[in-house]
Amino acid sequence: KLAHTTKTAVLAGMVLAGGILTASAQTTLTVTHSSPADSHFGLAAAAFKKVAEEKSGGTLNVVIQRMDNEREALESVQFGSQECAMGSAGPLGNFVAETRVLDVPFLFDSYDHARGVLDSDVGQELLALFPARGLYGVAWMENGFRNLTTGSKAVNSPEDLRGMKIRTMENQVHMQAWQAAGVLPTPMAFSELPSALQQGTVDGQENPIPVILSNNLDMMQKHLYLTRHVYSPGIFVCNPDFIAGLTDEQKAAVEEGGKAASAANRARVEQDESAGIETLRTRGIEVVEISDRDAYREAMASANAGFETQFGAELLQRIRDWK
Ligand code: EAX
Repeated sequence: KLAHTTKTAVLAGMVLAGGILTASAQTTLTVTHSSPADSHFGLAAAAFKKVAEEKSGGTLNVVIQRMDNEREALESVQFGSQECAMGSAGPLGNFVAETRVLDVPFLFDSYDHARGVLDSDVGQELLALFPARGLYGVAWMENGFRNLTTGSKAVNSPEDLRGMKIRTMENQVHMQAWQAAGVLPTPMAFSELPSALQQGTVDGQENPIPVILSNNLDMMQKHLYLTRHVYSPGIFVCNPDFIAGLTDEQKAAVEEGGKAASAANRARVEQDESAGIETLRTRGIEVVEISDRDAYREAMASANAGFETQFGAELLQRIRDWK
């Protein structure tokens, strides 16, 4: 049926079990992730590999590959030419539109709040929508709270953003919020960002500390503003037909591996948030604390009515009220 069945390979080594020589089939599962191996996504993929292979009794062979075009990775998983992918949920709304509610700026107050909501019914209800869109949601992950960085242009207040070209993810909610602030949002895949910054085709970009750190984006920017304007979830998806073709033991192994991946991912985000800002400062970028985050909230506020229409005031309130 799908490409992955051709990847099912008979183990080169024969397994000697109870005196009987048996050949066991191993199923290959390729998972792509964005950012380097030593990052919140790379470590998550490694944790997944370890646990999923172990819990499957060695019948799953997890192959990890880096892929920074996260939209293409989701398309490949949907199409079935790759089994699984993890990374930013930025382009996810183009596949499962309802997940865009999580992209609303200033929706979450803290990591605890965002994680609590993703781990709650809200997160589960959203994951349940994936199969109808050709994706299987293994687990929510996390990218982190996003911060604005700029090149030569300084931003002393949100007023200064007017007319600036800021790269955003391919995410309508983010684009609408930036537009409300007077920015000219320039959406592009993450894979295109470094050259856009180097060539100055955009004035700046926004990303969480773990992404800025592990991809050395500070080397291409002068100012880092700790705006934390929006929480950026991560997502771990697989092809639904691939999952359906697994044994029960393998399915459970993927679930267990997904939990291990989320835990490793969150732990690294925490580490980067606590130590990474100082590291970035030492490496030379100007780090600016934002005393008045409300000014940014206000600057984006005219987009809120549209978000209420899109997602419903009730769901937005349910998320805001999470305890
Ligand atoms: O997954 O596209 C982005 O800015 C993402 O935050 C990045 O790829 C990390």
